[in-house]
Amino acid sequence: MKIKTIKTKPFDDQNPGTSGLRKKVKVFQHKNYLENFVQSIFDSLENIAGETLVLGGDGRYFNREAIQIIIKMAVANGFARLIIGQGGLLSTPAASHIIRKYQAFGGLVLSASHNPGGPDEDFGIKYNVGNGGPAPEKYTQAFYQHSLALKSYKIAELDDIDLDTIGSQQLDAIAIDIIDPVADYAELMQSIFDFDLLRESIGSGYITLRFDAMHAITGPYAKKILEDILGAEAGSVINAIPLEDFGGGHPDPNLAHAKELAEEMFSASAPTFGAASDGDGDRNMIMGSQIFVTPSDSLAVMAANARLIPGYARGLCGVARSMPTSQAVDRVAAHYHLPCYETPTGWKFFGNLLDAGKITLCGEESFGTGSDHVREKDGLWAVLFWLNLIARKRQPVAAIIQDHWRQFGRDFYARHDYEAVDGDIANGIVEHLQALLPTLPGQAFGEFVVSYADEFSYTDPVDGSLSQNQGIRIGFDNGSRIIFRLSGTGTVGATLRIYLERHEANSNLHELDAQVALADLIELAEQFCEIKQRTGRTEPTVIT
Ligand code: VG1
Ligand code: CO
Repeated sequence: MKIKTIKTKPFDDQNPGTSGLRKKVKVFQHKNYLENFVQSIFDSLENIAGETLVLGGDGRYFNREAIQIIIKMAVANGFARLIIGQGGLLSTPAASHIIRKYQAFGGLVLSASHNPGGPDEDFGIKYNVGNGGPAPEKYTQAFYQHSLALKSYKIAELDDIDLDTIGSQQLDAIAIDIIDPVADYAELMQSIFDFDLLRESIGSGYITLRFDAMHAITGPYAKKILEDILGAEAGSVINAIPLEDFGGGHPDPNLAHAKELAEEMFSASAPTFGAASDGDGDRNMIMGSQIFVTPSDSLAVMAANARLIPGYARGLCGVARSMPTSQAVDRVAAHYHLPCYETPTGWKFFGNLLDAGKITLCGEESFGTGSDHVREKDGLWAVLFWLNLIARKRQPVAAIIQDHWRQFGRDFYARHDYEAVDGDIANGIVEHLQALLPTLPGQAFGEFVVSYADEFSYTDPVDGSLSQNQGIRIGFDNGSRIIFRLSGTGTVGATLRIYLERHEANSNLHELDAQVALADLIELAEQFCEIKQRTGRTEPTVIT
């Protein structure tokens, strides 16, 4: 087999964000753009010769072409074995599991997650390390540094590989295994949850369910696990066929984008349980009949009830949440005397804590929850966790949540996103807030007295690495918080995220609408960041 070295010039914008490198498909299709980034990753990694690489993506437009290129580059760079999901498909959590199970050196996951897909939309690529988790910052920084100085890449002269037939083939020194993308993952789920109980609860009609795969990667996973293995009625999984453009929608599981599901769950004929997942299968939205569970509450409920799930029956060693996630899980941790960590946004910060056995469960407000079973957030896992809880407690979702609020109080929570804001205006907002911060502590705004105002930085308790500028926080002495962050996953302009939370102990007030309960904080946040004056916008693009 002939290996070619192709001369190239560096691109100056291959700096990975919160979760890998994301750009418009058209950018990735530029001559050498994908090749450069992949070579920069391979050049940054040491001793890949003879190792195994896992490869798969969420099936979006350009997935297959990119996989063929990466196969040829992986061969040329000396990998000894490639494990690829059939059809080039692997959900993010399944890729994490497969890296761990087959002790691969790492994996490349092709996805831009919840960003839309199609020829004019987004593509993405992320590297996961040997523990199955997203590459930590020291890796992503090295990828970027290499990309800035890249002069050539290596590629093998090779016919395209048949991605659709399961089986192994040996090409000179490299073994290429096309595997069932679902089987290993389904087996892992069976080892964590009580599938007999679930089968019985679903079979008897106690649980009826609707899962919206949003035309993305979880379709085949959900069909196999929920319908084939657990016996949910055919059609329980909707939008189950992965499409290259996700049917034209945003595969983002929230009330705004998973509209079809949300409408059904608030209708008179709602099933007992509803859920949705995102483009690459790592996020989840949990709903019950007439109720939406915020991701922050979901994490707290999971932590409080973990012992009811076979895989966590021995209890938790600790929990973690990203900084903007509500403090609901902190209350559970305090009650059960569990260590509780606060990390920057992005799953890569949980990896060390999970590896070191400091935490069992972790989550983010952005519809991400997970545990030490893999090193990614895991959408279907969260769905099965909730189903198992409902079956075990014999309680509907609404009752589980209301009981939880009665015990711990309710953390009203909302995130307001202003998308596609002009980059200079967004930076102006951040600079304005930075200047405001030192003036705030001690000031009273109605019932809200500022107790601290700063920029979040994080020292990893395992390896001591420091991550700075991870979001602007304004905390009040009643525990409420306002947080401002710029998104690190968008591809058009800047997205300003405003996170709002307020704790309410009085259970007579728990049924309030979150936007109403948070109205004072919302107004205060807008006053602080001057979003309306500076952008001319009258309201957020998306509220979750
Ligand atoms: C967003 C979320 C963050 C999540 C990240 C990747 O990042 O806020 O919590 O980890 O997406 O998730 P940002 O920088 O846009 O706020 V996924 O499902 O896109 O891999
Ligand atoms: Co995702």
